[in-house]
Amino acid sequence: MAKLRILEFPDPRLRTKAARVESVDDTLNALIDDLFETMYEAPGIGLAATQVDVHKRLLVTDVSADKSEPLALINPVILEKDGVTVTEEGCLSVPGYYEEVERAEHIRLRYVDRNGDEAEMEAVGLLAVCIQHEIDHLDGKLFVDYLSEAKRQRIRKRLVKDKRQRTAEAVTL
Ligand code: GNR
Ligand code: NI
Repeated sequence: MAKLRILEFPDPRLRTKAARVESVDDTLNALIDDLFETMYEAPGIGLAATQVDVHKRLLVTDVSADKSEPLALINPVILEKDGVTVTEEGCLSVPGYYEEVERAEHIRLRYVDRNGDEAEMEAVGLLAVCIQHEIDHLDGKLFVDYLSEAKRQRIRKRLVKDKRQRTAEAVTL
């Protein structure tokens, strides 16, 4: 198991559209374990492969308080969306920023599980929001894309500045 490095906005690699997974094998399952470890360690309630620079249609979530609801979704496709909910979202790739985003309240989706079997499920509330946020990552989209251009630029500038500062400190130390 290994904790992986998470890319941060505005890294252009976060804009990559992920490719469908063709086979669910041991290598893919090892990656799923690493995604869970990275997500729990962060900590976060979801993580898309895109965020660790692996451009495959794969995501993990666990919205429980005690790591009891791990869910790995391969090639997820939303079949139906219902209702509207507004959530204060954050993202491990946009550290330190939380903004309200409007999404479907209820979704039905098809996916492949980590055994390679096709499945369907329904999700509501925070799990539904999280899955939509993760599928956006697989399409190269970030929650900041739903904000105004001015807000997005402000966040981008601060994160670039923070990163420059971290790099400078690393050189000085
Ligand atoms: O940890 C996370 N919390 C969160 C809160 C509200 C809506 C979405 C999320 S997902 C986020 C982890 C992350 O960045 N996943 O891509
Ligand atoms: Ni995210």
